[in-house]
Amino acid sequence: TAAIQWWQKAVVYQVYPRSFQDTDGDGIGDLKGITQRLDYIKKLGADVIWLNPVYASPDKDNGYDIADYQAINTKFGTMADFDDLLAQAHNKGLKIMMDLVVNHTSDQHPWFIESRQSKDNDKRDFYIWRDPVAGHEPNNWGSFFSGPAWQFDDATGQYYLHLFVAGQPDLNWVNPKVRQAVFEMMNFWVDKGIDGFRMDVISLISKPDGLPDGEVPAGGGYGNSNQAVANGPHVHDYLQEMRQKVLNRADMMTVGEASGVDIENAVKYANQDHSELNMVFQFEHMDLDNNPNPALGKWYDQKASLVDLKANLSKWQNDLAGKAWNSLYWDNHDQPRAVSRYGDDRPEFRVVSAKMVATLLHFMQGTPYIYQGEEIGMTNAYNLQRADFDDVEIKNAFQYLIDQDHLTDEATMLRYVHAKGRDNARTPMQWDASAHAGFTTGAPWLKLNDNYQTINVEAALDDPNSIFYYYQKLIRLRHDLPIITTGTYQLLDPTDAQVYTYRRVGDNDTLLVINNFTRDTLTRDYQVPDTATLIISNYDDDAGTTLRPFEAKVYRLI
Ligand code: ISL
Repeated sequence: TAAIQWWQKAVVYQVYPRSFQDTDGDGIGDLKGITQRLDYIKKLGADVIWLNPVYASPDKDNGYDIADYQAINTKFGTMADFDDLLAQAHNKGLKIMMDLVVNHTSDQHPWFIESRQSKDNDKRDFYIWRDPVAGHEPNNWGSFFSGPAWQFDDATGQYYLHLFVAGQPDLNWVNPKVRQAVFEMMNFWVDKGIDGFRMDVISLISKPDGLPDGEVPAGGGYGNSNQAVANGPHVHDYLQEMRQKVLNRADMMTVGEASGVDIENAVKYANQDHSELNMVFQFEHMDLDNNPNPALGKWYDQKASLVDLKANLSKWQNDLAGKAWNSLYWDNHDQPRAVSRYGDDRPEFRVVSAKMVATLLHFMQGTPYIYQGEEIGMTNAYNLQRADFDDVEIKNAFQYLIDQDHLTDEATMLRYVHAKGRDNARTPMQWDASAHAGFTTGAPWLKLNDNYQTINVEAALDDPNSIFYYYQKLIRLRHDLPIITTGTYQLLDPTDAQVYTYRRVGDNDTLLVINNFTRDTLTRDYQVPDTATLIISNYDDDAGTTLRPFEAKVYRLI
């Protein structure tokens, strides 16, 4: 078996800079704010901070449209602020992982400004240009954020490809000059001493030859570009080249966001020869609660069944074991809040269910990711109305799916957005009960969740039974007990629709992880021997075979 690497024992804390901490009163979080809060992250116990994009950007998609990869977005500060953040993080023993967005750039990036000028421009082939076919788009692909994936450009009479919004033209990775330019840019950051990259939609960089139409969902609409593009013909070659030209130059941690990844490709991306990436973010468990009408995609408000969730997470645990490394996540800046989606965010169940949801994930094999606010049980933002949303995905969904296509009514869509919209995760961090939750002294760029007076960091730190201290303990246990990193995973009772129980089996000990996923009191007998020790629980006593609402408990059997 391969030696354990540092990133296999690490816990990552994700910071969404725009919403973390503002220091200059412009209502937008900044780098200085992150530096000020490093001690908080240190207190939690995380090892690595993943920063969402902080580069120069017109912010059509909140920084995922980059105009200059080697400059800091002025809203967030300066390169000197970044250098200071990196140095202070390193002083405290924290590592920094940067977001790398190289499937596409902004349409304001100098490469694209040149590329669109003429068909014989030097940079023309940096992007994917095609002639119209019979007066319309070159193929049927839809954008991830509704509408077509092609934009017609008058200057040269051709379309360019954008899998995301029109301000995010896709780079042409077939062109060796593109790869060279990307690798040089990455080396600039490696030379600065950053510790890793989170690679945005890296599974989409290699487009299929001939750009064939995607499958059209039952009920019509655009072809499925995710399916058509994901894990394309050269993606593994490109990543191996990146490994050699960039990643091998330092001891980096890499995670590829891999939309459309299956087990077979994950085993290649995250292989244990380390010729590509350390791990990927897979999406299958994120798709279990999609709308049964494929035209509505993720927009839905019903929970996934626990049996399906078990089957899926267990497949990833079992099928990557010994072959590749898992990432473990419930949420991020693109997903609703974990407690709202998998637990129960009503006041009487919020704390206990947030701890249960955390327990389920944090005893699995892989590298856990905690999204800012998850550690205090921040919830979805039900107080935001249509006019309050900032996210382009949400705005486009209302515009295309409701106003244009009338796939459902506006009130239903608002319910779906309250369940699944990305702005649930993006409302400002709730630090205390003061005005704007201590996030800013100015006007926040996005409305706060109106529950900040009860749910905030100050309150969590004052309460020894808080979700915060529970996460702190989960992280400490992972650092202390090697079995959490190395043990074999075994699911118990796959058809139990109420309780998710699994074992982790090591050479000398076993962990038994029991999670009541319901608000009911249940009885389950796992034949726990008297010699077992309870190492963590979200109740303050052990009721044996009785499982109280959302009870989670972990026994160590020696
Ligand atoms: O957000 C999603 C579902 O609501 C995903 O489909 C998401 O678009 C996909 O995972 C890609 O996400 C990444 O790239 C996007 C950016 O908007 C996301 O914030 C980023 O995480 C384009 O760069």
